[in-house]
This record gives sequence, structure tokens and C-alpha cells, in this order.
Amino acid sequence: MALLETARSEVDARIEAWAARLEGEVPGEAGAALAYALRSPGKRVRAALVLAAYHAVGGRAPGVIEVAAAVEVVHAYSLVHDDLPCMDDDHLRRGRPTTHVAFDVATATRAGWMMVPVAARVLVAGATELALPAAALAAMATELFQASGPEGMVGGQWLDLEAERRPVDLAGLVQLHRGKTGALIRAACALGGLAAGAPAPHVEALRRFGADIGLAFQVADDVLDVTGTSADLGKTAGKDAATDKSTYVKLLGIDGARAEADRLATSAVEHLVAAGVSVTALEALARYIVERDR
Ligand code: GRG
Repeated sequence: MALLETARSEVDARIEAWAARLEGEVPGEAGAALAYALRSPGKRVRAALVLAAYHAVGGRAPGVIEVAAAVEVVHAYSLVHDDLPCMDDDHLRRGRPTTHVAFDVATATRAGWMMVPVAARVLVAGATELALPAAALAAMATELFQASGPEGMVGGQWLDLEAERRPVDLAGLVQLHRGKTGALIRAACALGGLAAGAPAPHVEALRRFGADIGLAFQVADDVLDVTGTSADLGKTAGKDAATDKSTYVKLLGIDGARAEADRLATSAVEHLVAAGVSVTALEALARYIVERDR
């Protein structure tokens, strides 16, 4: 998808600059592990959502790529920790050995922690490049770090870890994934609006778009865990069934889960239409998110 490829090359260049800089600043294995985790080649869907949301409300400046990079740094940290033996205990991520396999558990744990303040620095660099007022930076930092914390991603992951010991019903699964996967994607969309100085109703429409597409992302992820291969996904496929995890596929079946992802993508776009926000690029990303094969 052209939109995603452009976002990937632009954001990868920014992330590479940070990785090289931090490798110089942080000595030894810690700096090497930090740079390894940052350079890990993701699809950059969250970055593309920041850029598309920004453009949808009239933003035009390249500094927004740094804001997109900040979201990807938070996401990359979450993957480093998610793969640790105390969580998903995985050896393969983005087609490469996970950070704790390439280094060791202690180094990967510490490198993950370091990535959160790095994300804050990247966000500040973006807001500075965009010459945003302090109030806009405050709103953006609140959006990103609340979504990453106990009210969002960390809270959802916590519920996910607890759910390994008991079955979860559909309402529980929605709550868990709105936090674990959805909150950061929701924040990515809202950040695009905030970076452009969009009016509050447009930012809110982007936030609602992001909330629905964030949940759809996880539904599609559950389907891919069953239908994809480890080579395609760059991570271990079939883990949910192997661990008898509660997933959308387990509760709704593959066709039911696909229909739910489709319903959420449609609902996401309706929020934009209702608010008069340009839909073209964001709708294309929404379709990609539910139809992707990796
Ligand atoms: C302290 C409880 C606690 C948690 C720490 C580890 C963690 C925070 C959160 C985990 C969040 C997580 C891993 C969510 C999964 C999101 C997801 C579906 C990831 C895959 O996203 P893609 O497909 O991956 O966009 P790429 O590699 O392309 O970026």
C-alpha cells in the first residue's frame, strides 16, 4: 500500500537518526539493545495513521513525521516487553530474534524501560519542529502517555496476562483489547489532529475513528494468528490456539471475527463523515487494517 510505504520510509529515517544518536549517548550493551529494538522493522501502521490524520485536517509540515516516530517508539517498547519470558515468551519478532534473545532478559527489560523517555524526547522534538505552542505539546503528551499507561495499553496488557488463567467473554475481550492494542492506535489518530491544531470536534472524530480501527486491528490480528504463517507475520503464528487463549476467533469463529472487523472499520469511517473530516486516506488505512495478510 503506497500510503504505508511512504510513511514507513519517512518514519524509518527519523527512527534511524534517533537509534544512531542514542547508540552514541548510551554506552555498552544498553545502547546496543536500545538501537536494536528501535531499528526493528515494523509495518509502521501507527505512524501512517498519525500522518493520514494530520493531512486529513489540513496539516502539511514534515515535522509531524517526528510525532509519528514517537508513537512507533512507544509501540516498539511494548513489543520488547511483550516478548519477554514473563509475558508472551517469544523468540521471533518482525522476522528477527526478539531483543531478549539477541541480548539477554535483563538487558532487554532495561532497554524497554529506556524507550519510554526516548518516546517523550521524540515527541518534544516533533512539537518543536512544528513550532507548536506549549498547550498543544501538553495535550499531545497527555494523549500519548495516558494511552500507553494503566488506563490504556499497560492496563489492557495486564488484563490480557490475567486472562491467561481464565476464559474471557466478548465484553471482557473488548475491554482488554481497547486498552492493549486500541488505545495507542486511538492516540495515533488523535495526535495527527492535535499536531495540526484541528478544532476539538475534528480531534474527537479522529479519536473515535482510532478507537474503532484500533479494536478492528486486534480482531484482524486474532484472525491472522490462525490463518497466517510465522514467515508471513514475522512472529510466531498459531500461539493463541496453542495456549487456548480467548480470542475473537475462539468466540466468533473466523468468519464472525472478519465480519466484526469489517463492521468496526465501517463504524470508524462514519465518525469522520459525521464530523466532516476528509476520509480518503484514513478509509484506505482502515481497509488495509482489516484486510491485511501480515
Ligand atoms: C507492565 C502489564 C505491563 C505491560 C507493559 C508489554 C506491554 C506494556 C504492552 C503490550 C501491548 C501489545 C504488545 C499489544 C499488541 C499490539 C499488537 C497487535 C502488535 C502487533 O502490531 P503490528 O502488527 O506490529 O502493527 P509491527 O511489528 O508491524 O509494528
